[in-house]
Amino acid sequence: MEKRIELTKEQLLDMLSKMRTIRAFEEKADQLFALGKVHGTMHLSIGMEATAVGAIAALRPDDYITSTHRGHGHCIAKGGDVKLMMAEFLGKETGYCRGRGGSMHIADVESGNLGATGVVGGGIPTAVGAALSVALRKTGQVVLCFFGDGAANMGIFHESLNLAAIWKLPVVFVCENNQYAMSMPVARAFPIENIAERAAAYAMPGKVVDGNDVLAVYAAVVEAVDRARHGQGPSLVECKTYRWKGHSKSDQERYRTREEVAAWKKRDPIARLEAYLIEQGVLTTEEAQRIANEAQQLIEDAVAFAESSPEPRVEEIHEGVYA
Ligand SMILES: Cc1ncc(C[n+]2csc(CCOP(=O)(O)OP(=O)(O)O)c2C)c(N)n1
Repeated sequence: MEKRIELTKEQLLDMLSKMRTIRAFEEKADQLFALGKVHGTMHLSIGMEATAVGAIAALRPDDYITSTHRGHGHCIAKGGDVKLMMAEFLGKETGYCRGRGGSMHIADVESGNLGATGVVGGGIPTAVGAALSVALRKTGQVVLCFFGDGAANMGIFHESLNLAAIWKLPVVFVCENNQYAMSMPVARAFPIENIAERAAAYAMPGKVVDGNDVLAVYAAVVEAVDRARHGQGPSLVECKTYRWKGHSKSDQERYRTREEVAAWKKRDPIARLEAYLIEQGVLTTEEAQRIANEAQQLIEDAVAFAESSPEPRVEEIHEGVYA
C-alpha cells in the first residue's frame, strides 16, 4: 500500500467506512435484483471501491464529479444519501429522481454529483462543460470525471481531452480500467499497454495507478487536483482495477475464467486497506468489524426506507422525464 502519512486516522477510517458502505449497498442491490424487486438492469462495481473512494477523497466537498452507468460507488463516495439511492434503485417516489431514473441515472447535485448516465462516455463532455463553467465563474472548483476503459475508445474522449487541454480547464479524468468493456478485454481493444499514455497526445500528465490501492489512487488524484486547482489544466489518471461481478445482469461471463476472477479477489481493495491499517496500528480488528457492521446497518435502514416508500403515481409518471 502507498503510504500517505498526512492522512489522519479519521480520514483513513472514513475511507474504509465508505468502501464498506459501497460494498454493502451493492451486495444488497444484487440480492434485491435476485428477488425480482428491481426494474431494468444494473451494473455493480464490487471490487472497484478503491477507485471511487480514493479519487473522491482528494476533492473538496464543493468540487464536482461526473459518473458512469456503474455509478453507485461514486455517488456514495461523494456523500450521497443511501436511503435516497436505495429508493431510486427500487423505483420509489422518495428516490433521488423520484424513481424515474433507477440505478443508472442517479444525480445528487447538492453533493456535487452531476450524475450517472447510461450513455457510455456521456459524462466526459459533461465534465469538460462543468469545468468550463467553473473556470469562467472563477470559483476554484475542480471537476473529476469517471469513465471506463471502453469509453476511452470513443471519439468524445479525444475531443473532450483536447478541449480541456487547450483551454487548461480544471478537470481530472479518471479512467476506471476494470479490464473489460462488456466482453471486450482491454488487450484486444487498445494497441498500447496503458490508457494513460494517451495523455501525451494532449500534453497533459498521465499516470497509471493500482486501482485496488485506495491510498495510491488518492495520492495520484491529489496531485492532479492540485494542478487543476492552480490553473495548470487537466490530467489523466488510469486506475487498474477489476469488477468481480458480470458486466450487468444479462452477462453470462463467457469471456473470462474463474481463475482470473479468483486472482483479482485476492487483491480485494477493502481487505487490503484493513490489513494495512491494522499493521500500521491505526485500526483494531474490533474496529474493523464495527465499521463493517455499521455499513451493513446503514444499508438495512436504507432498504426499510425504500420498501416503505410509495411508488410513483401512474398519472404522474412522465413528470420530470425528458427524452
Ligand atoms: C454510447 C453507448 N454505446 C454503447 C452502449 C452499450 N454499453 C453499455 S456499457 C458498455 C461497455 C462500457 O465499458 P467501459 O466504458 O469499460 O465501462 P465498464 O462497463 O467496464 O464499467 C457498452 C458498450 C451504451 N450504453 N452507450
